[in-house]
Amino acid sequence: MPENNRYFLGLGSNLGDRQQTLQTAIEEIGEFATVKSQSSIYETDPVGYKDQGKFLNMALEIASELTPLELIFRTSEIEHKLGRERTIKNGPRTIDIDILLYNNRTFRHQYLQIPHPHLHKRAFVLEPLNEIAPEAIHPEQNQTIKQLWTNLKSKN
Ligand code: PH2
Ligand code: MG
Ligand code: MG
Repeated sequence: MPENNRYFLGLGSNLGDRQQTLQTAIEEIGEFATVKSQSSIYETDPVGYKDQGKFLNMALEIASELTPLELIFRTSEIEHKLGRERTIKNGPRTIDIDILLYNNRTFRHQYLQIPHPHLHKRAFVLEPLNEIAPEAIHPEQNQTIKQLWTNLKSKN
């Protein structure tokens, strides 16, 4: 598969068979991208809207020829296929697939912003990402993932 773009994705699930859903999502992503590495799975307390079950979160590194907008279209299709319904903002979901980082670049569009706007504030994203990409640079914060994660941990 052509691999000119490198992306990091964040996956989260807190409804249904969470482990199986993550596994299926990874298989579906493998239909259009090469999965280069995957973090461990972390069980995390819900952030934002608190009245919901714990999440399983993880991070993936993928290589793909898809552009950011093509990729978000494909990952939204997977979310839809795996039964995601959008009701409450930040509420329970079978699967959420977020694009975290893209080729050390920023991407700004009405429907998509990379780096993910909340990336540097969320432990459930930074901890798995730090496991597979500690040296990756956040192109807006101008810090490595490891620096951001160390910084966030020291504040909690
Ligand atoms: N996703 C959210 C809101 N809150 N909390 C945890 N622990 N994990 C998530 O993936 C998550 C969340 C919005 O996307
Ligand atoms: Mg999200
Ligand atoms: Mg999302």
